[in-house]
Amino acid sequence: MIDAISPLHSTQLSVAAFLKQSEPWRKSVLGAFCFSADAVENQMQADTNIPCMHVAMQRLDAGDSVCEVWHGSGQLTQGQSGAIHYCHDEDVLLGVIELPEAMFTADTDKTPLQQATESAYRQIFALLETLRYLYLFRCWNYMADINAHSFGLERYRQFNLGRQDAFLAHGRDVMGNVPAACALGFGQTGSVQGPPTTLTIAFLAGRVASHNIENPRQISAYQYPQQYGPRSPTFSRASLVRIGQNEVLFISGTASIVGHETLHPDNVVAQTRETIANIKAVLDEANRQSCLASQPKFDLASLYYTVYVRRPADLAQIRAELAHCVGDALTAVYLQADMCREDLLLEIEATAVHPWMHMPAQRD
Ligand code: 3EB
Repeated sequence: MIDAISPLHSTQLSVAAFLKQSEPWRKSVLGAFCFSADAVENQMQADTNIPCMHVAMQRLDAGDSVCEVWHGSGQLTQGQSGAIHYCHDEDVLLGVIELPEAMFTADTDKTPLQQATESAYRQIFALLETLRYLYLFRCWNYMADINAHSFGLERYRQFNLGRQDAFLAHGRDVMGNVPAACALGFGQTGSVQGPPTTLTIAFLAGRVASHNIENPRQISAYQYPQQYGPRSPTFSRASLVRIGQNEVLFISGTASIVGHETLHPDNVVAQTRETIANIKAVLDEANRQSCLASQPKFDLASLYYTVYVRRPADLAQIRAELAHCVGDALTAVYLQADMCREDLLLEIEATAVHPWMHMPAQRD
């Protein structure tokens, strides 16, 4: 029997293009992460049964939407567990969970967002334990009004409380062996009259451990000092996973932070440069850990970037600086979003997929 090869990889296209794809193409889709200011993507979930995340963020560079579509291989199995929609192949499970904060009340010592976060991560870990995809290697976290304060604490910090409590409740490490992640905010809907707010989390997990990578220019986020909140954020700077014949590098949301401090609070070009220096440092670490030293290395040109921009007016400058540093091969999508610190003007995440073995598949 030929070993199952799982070429986990992603493609990017508009919602309209996604819906026009043929059945055979859709058969390899594990899930789709869609960003657009309106809600057409609900149609995708209904039409296709594929786990779809929809985040209300405006695309700034082109078109009006983008879907990051993750593909698996072989037989795919879709399912639902509590609020999670998931799909897996032999090696990888992709899940999406959306929890309205209104499901939780503020009558305990935990805020609704904190409870929603803890519940979401508890559901994720329970599913991963049941289906035995024990290694969580990448999480995408989206919440409304990430910088707003309620119950005496910034909402991002409430999120960090709930996230860490869920990790602890499931006996997971909260330092070192933690997933790559991003955490972004959308909208200004926190007022009482605003539309209901929904915590949205997507994740990828697998059956073999990932290598977690830290950035020597930065203090690990899980060791940030107390001034950034009562609980530190539970994520690593990147994770490297070998799946089938591919090695996949997930670089977490990266910003203009050195040590633990924000640099260049008022200078978007300098923040962009500092962020790229951080990504470069993470790449250097990844190349030292990559399984085959002789293989082509990860470099800035081989990454697919998602760039979160706080102020749409900064787009041109950020884009020019990134193009300058990365070169003609730059592949990036730009979204309007809020970062988890008020003084951060952008955050960049990136992914690369490398074949790690150029030989034909091994046989049993
Ligand atoms: C930082 O380096 C910027 O809380 O999951 C980046 C990536 C950031 C992930 C998270 C937060 C998270 O601290 C913010």
